[in-house]
Amino acid sequence: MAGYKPDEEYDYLFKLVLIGDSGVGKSNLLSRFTKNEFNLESKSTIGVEFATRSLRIDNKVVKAQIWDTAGQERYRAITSAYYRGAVGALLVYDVTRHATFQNVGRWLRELREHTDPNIIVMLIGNKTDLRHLVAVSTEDGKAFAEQESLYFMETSALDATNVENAFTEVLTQIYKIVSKRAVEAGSNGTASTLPSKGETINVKDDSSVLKRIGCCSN
Ligand SMILES: Nc1nc2c(ncn2[C@@H]2O[C@H](COP(=O)(O)OP(=O)(O)OP(=O)(O)O)[C@@H](O)[C@H]2O)c(=O)[nH]1
Ligand SMILES: [Mg+2]
Repeated sequence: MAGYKPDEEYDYLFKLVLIGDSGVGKSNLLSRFTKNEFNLESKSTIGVEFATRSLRIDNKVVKAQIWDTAGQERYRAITSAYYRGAVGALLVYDVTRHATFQNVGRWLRELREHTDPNIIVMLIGNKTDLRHLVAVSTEDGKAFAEQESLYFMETSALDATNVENAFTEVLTQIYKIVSKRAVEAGSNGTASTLPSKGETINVKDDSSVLKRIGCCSN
């Protein structure tokens, strides 16, 4: 079949991390996105798990490798290894539990301490299906995201609302940065800096990419 690529073949590999308090739905967002599965009785994640899914953006195959760990301190794996090489993050809170929203600032600080300042971060208010229990308004979520220059979306892993959109948006924004890099490299004659096929793009190790395209301060 024309254009068919087996699963192992991809043009870009992007590492994403899921962070946020225990029970906000990180693992279910991941299983919804990668397997279209949801589990009402899922157990707290122990250690680190990851899952992958490839999608097509701009006629390129982008493979997302998404890491998931426990929100609860005592189950958490070594932090620096978890964040290493991440080019995107989904910071999740539970719209029915205000405390999980109050902790978002803490998660953001930890993320900033361990990753390049230019990585793509999306704030996610999950469990919007529980309409009668909402304790964090959309406006509050949006306002915090704007203040911290984060993307923002409300999702439900249960009914699948916006799950696809959230991951796709993060991956597309990363792709835009990386593909712009490729175009620039081509136009100024330094094509040798083009990412090779299947190369893992690591914003942290090459923040010059982001600086070169003039998107970011410092
Ligand atoms: N109603 C509803 N329940 C959800 C949703 N997402 C997750 N849950 C439930 O919330 C509970 C916790 O979900 P998990 O995905 O395990 O949460 P987690 O963030 O991975 O938790 P840790 O691994 O402990 O950090 C489970 O009972 C899920 O079924 C959602 O969108 N709507
Ligand atoms: Mg989990």
